[in-house]
Amino acid sequence: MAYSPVISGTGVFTPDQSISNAELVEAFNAYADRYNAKHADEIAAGTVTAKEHSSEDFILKASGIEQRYVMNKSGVLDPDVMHPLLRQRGDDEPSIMAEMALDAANKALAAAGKTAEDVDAVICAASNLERAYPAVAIEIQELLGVKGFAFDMNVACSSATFGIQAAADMVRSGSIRSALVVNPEICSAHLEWRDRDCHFIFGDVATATLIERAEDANGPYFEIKSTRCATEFSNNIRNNNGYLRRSRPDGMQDRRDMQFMQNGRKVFKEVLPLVSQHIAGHMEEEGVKADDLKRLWLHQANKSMNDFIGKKVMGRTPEAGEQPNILQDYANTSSAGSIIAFSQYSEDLAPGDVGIICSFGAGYSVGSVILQRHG
Ligand code: CO8
Repeated sequence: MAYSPVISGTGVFTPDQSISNAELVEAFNAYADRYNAKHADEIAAGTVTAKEHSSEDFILKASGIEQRYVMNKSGVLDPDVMHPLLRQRGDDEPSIMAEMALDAANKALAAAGKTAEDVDAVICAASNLERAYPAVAIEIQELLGVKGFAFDMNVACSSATFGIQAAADMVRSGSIRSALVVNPEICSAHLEWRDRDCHFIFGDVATATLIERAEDANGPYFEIKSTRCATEFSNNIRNNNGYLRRSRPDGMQDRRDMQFMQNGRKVFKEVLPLVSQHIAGHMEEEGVKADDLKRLWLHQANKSMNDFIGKKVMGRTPEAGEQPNILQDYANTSSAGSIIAFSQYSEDLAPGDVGIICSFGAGYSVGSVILQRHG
């Protein structure tokens, strides 16, 4: 017997610290000035490239981002530090990812009118995990008091949609009754805040989604009509950080490639057709016409990218609210972005309305989820 999987609750954890573009640019420019003064002789000799200033105008125009939330602001804005300062936690304390996810998970359970006893599995799907083992998901399972099982997975920005597909397939087959997919994203820890090309892009957040059988839902829900995931290898978004660092010939050096690296222009150009075709193909397979589509909850990386995809998918410029963006407030929060948009802009849909969550990013990876409102 196959069951119908639904999303019955979502939750968002938003850090209490935020950084405006003005604050970010002021800190970066102070860092750049100090760097250039320190390397004045090498810059004059042509062996070191001077750092250019960042600009608020550029950031807003190129990305649409106005601010971002972070787990630690003081370190990021200190020109002598330029990364978050997160204390080392004891092994018997909740880890930072687990703490962020727990808040979002409890909100998702409350929204669905459920408790940990109703959950059979926890999937922690995120673009970077603070450790290899034990799985962060198992720690979250323990903190929530969920029986059953838990595991981690990482498909970068597409982690949430790939996690939803895994959970929906398990619910559909009957191997579990329900699963929490949690996405704690500490992007600030693997972003290179000393590089003006990318220092404005990311923020921290955690999201959670409860997936269960339609027959078990306590209130209105979104039926997961169908999911579709695709990957295609690319080095255009990459980080080489990890536990192999110690084993490299240059040891523990603070190499640029150990943080987030991307060729933004190439990503923009290559990912746009990939995503537009992916969504169009998924809609065609499921018999969903552009006119049937009431909402597009897209990955939140870049406003013009989303405008382009929205227009391609809908066949016209989307009306205000049809393709909601949250990136102006949150920046790119990797896998969590499309789930924040879904969480904040879905309750007004009427029974029968159809919408699509779509995430895309490093890998490359694309994941789409077709949803229909019930109740
Ligand atoms: N201030 C002023 N000028 C700047 C700045 C700045 N901050 N940054 C760059 N410039 C300059 C450049 O140097 C360049 O100058 P010149 O023309 O003289 O060479 C000029 O401005 C134009 O630069 P770009 O070509 O780079 O500008 P774009 O218009 O392409 O905009 C973007 C840059 C916003 C990055 C854009 O390319 C973009 O959004 N691309 C898509 C990126 C994307 O979607 N990436 C997905 C990544 S997310 C993901 O997959 C998750 C990974 C895991 C999470 C990681 C967490 C850290």
